[in-house]
Amino acid sequence: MAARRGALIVLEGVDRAGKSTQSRKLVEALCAAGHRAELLRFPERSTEIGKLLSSYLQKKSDVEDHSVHLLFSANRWEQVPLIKEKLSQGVTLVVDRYAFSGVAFTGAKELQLVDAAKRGAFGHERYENEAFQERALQCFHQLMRDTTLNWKMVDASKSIEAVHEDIRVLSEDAIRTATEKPLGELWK
Ligand code: Z5A
Ligand code: MG
Repeated sequence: MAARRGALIVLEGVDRAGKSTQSRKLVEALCAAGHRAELLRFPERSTEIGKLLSSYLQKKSDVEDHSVHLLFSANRWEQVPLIKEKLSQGVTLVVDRYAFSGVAFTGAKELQLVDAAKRGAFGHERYENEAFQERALQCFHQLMRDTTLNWKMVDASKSIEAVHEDIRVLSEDAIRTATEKPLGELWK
C-alpha cells in the first residue's frame, strides 16, 4: 500500500504575530508525537533569489514592485520539487509564510496607493509599519474567504504555550483529514 501523503500546514499572519516561534514549536511537537514533520520558511533567504529578497527587505537595494513580487514567487517555486517529494513521502511540512503572504503584501502596496495618508513610521525592514501591516491583514481576511482551503484562525495574543496548544490541536486534525486525500493539484 502506498505511504500516506503528508499535510501542508501554512502559518500566515502579520509581522511579529509569532509565526516563526510557533512553526518551530509545532514541528518539535509533531515529531515528538511520532509524525514525520519538517519546517520550511518563505522567504527562504539562503538561495540566490532569497539573498536578493533579503537585501530588498533590509532596504539595502530597491527592486521594482512587480519584479519583487515575481522574485518572492520564484523563491517558492524553487522549493516546489522538494515540497512535492516530501509530501508524497508522507512528511508533513510546516511552512512559515507561503503564497498568501505574497498576495497580501503585494495587495497591501496596491491599497497603499489609495490610502497613503495613513502611512506610519517605518521599522527597520521594509513593510514593518502599522498602516502597512493593517492593509496586509485586510488582504489576509479577503484570502480567507476562499473556502476551498482549510483556513483556521488562531488568537495570537495569548501566551506562546497557549497559542502553541491551539495550533497543535488544529494541526493534528489537519494531518488526519489531509492525509486521507490524494495530493491536490496545488501547482497547476
Ligand atoms: N513577504 C512578501 O512581501 N511576499 C512574500 O511572498 C513573502 C513575504 C513570503 C519578511 O518576512 C517580509 O517578507 C514580511 C512579508 C514579506 N514583511 N513583513 N511584515 P519574514 O517572515 O522574514 O518576517 P520577519 O521579519 O521574520 O518577521 P515575522 O516573521 O513576521 O515575525 P513572526 O515570525 O511572526 O514572529 P516571531 O519571530 O515568532 O516572534 C517575534 C517576537 O515575539 C519574538 O521575540 C517572540 O519571542 C515574541 N513572541 C512570539 N509569540 C509571542 C506571544 N504569544 N506572546 C509574547 N511574545 C511572543
Ligand atoms: Mg518569522
